[in-house]
Amino acid sequence: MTLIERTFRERIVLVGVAVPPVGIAEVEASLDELALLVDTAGADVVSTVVQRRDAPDPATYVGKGKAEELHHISEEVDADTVVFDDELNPAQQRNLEKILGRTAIDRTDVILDIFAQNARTPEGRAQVELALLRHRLPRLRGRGKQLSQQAGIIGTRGPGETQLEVDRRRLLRRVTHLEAELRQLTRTRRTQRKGRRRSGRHSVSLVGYTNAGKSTLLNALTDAGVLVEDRLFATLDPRTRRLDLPGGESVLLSDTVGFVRKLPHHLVEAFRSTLEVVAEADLLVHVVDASAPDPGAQIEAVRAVLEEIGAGKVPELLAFNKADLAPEAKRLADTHSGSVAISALTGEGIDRLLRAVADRLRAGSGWVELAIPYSRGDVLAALHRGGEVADVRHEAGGIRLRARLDEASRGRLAEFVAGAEEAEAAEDLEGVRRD
Ligand SMILES: Nc1nc2c(ncn2[C@@H]2O[C@H](COP(=O)(O)OP(=O)(O)OP(=O)(O)O)[C@@H](O)[C@H]2O)c(=O)[nH]1
Ligand SMILES: [Mg+2]
Repeated sequence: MTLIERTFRERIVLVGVAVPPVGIAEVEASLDELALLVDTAGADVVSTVVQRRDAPDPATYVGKGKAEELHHISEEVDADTVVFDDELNPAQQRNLEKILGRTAIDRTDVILDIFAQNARTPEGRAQVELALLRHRLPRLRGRGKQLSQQAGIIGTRGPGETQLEVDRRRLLRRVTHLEAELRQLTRTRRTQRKGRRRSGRHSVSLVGYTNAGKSTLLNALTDAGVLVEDRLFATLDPRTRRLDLPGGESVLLSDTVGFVRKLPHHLVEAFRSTLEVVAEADLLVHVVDASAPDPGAQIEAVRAVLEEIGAGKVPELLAFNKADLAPEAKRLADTHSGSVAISALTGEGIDRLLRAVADRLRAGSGWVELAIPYSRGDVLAALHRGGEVADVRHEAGGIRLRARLDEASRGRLAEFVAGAEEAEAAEDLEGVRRD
């Protein structure tokens, strides 16, 4: 980034449209969040406009008259860019820029811009660049040189040599190149995950709205030393650490990118490999910022993204965070059964959270008899790490034992399963020596 870019703060007008059944209050809440996103991207909101319409205008989104009014407002407040809260199609964007005489972008551009600024690793950069290119390619045609040379920065910068004037064909080649690079990285990631799965450990993923406190919690629970910032989308690259649970089991805990309302589809696509760890987890700890204006809406937004990435069926444990700041956390925990109130900052409620995680992982598990050849010390070690093992007998062909396994582990160890036990028998075994 050049010095000029760093000292220049773009002046922004925000525009939201209430199309029934969406009401004005909802649009205003969404605009508050958009203002936060714009601020995170490094620009200043100088004016906000809300309009009510029966349907978006196909040519200009807000309607021609309103667009002209927006032009006047933008001149008055000396705005560089107008940001729309909903996704504009390429034609709407072009038409609006003609009327407004300045860059017109949408929420997606702002989020992509923040991701572009926060990407650190080669994988993160490649994912963001791919999302940017896929989003911008259909919008390149017909954008005059004049406009692209205007002061606006958000929605036009990105990692690498992404410039609007650059030949479309070169950009398409770049897309193909990035896709190949990401496929390779995905393979590597999958191999690593397979290795981890063979260790027999459960995997637990921290998910939640951006800025909910996922990274703070990962740091509090392990010695991850992950970056924590009062900033949206501080984390783009997933981290995995070992976590010892009460009861002796140790699991793999991952932190990943935060979600937000209307998370751009191109980003979800580009981050698919990063998000696979979430879809494959045995349990999700859904971290909720209890001090947020509307925690319920954030929970819904997170669940919508989980659905989109194929993680909608993974069991979820709600953790209402920032209890030190928000008395609301305890009330929310009381009204959501099975959830806990915590403060990742002060450590309050963390013990309870860990016990809940251990309980949830054990839930649905049952006792299974296994026969393991002596050559498979790795399986034996994994079973011991996994928790409860009983009745170990050394026989001629190998080791026979009983272990409490959940469904996923039972599937993984199917070749060693000698016979399932009755649930009552399991009760008798509680407290039996562990090896
Ligand atoms: N008061 C209070 N602040 C917290 C707590 N947990 C996290 N925070 C603050 O919330 C902000 C966001 O924390 P992060 O851990 O970066 O949040 P995140 O969910 O990882 O956010 P992204 O990676 O940006 O999606 C930071 O300023 C933290 O210090 C808490 O329990 N209490
Ligand atoms: Mg984070």
